[in-house]
Amino acid sequence: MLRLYDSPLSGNCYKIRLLLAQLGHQYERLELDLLAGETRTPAFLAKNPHGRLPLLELDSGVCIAESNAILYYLAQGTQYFPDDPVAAAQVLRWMFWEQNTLEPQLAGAISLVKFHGKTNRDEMVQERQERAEKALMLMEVHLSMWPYMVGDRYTIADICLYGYTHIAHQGELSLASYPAIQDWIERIAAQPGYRSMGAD
Ligand SMILES: N[C@@H](CCC(=O)N[C@@H](CS)C(=O)NCC(=O)O)C(=O)O
Repeated sequence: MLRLYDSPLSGNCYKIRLLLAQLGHQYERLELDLLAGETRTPAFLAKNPHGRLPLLELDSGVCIAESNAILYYLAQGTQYFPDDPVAAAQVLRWMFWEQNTLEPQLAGAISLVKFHGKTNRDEMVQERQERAEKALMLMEVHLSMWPYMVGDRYTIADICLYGYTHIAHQGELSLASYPAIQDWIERIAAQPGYRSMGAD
């Protein structure tokens, strides 16, 4: 059985639980305490030298790190990843963009507020919020033309961007001025097999 090393606190981990739920896969869920450093023990570092969650362990013992690589592994051959090479490249485009542009800023703001007691009066929070807003505006423009990140089809590009976007408020970022993003969030929550971040 697949084994997911997981944390309820992490949007990157939630992406995987959401896709696994939508695929209807059974898996073993092992929760590690991020705040207690459980990802930095020798036993976990032997599985993922980067010391980060999520991590997916296959029956063979092979471990796959990086949330978007895990999404890609699970989604190939399913409705959540296109066969067409151009559409596939567009899905990957948004997944790389999520990791290099949106996630560092948005997850960074959330982490500062939620785990380090900062507020939006803090310069570090403001800096991340401003950069996250620029990224969100790009999504807003895109989603005002398309129902999903890649055309009219719900894919892992949506799942990966949804992970942190739908909890932007936890980083004291309001989505009030992003109506297309709000509609997209509602469309995702209405997908078959959807599970919320807080679901057991
Ligand atoms: N790019 C990685 C980011 C993973 C990441 O930053 N994980 C955080 C939780 S969201 C973590 O495990 N932090 C624990 C640590 O750094 O010790 C991914 O998408 O999987």
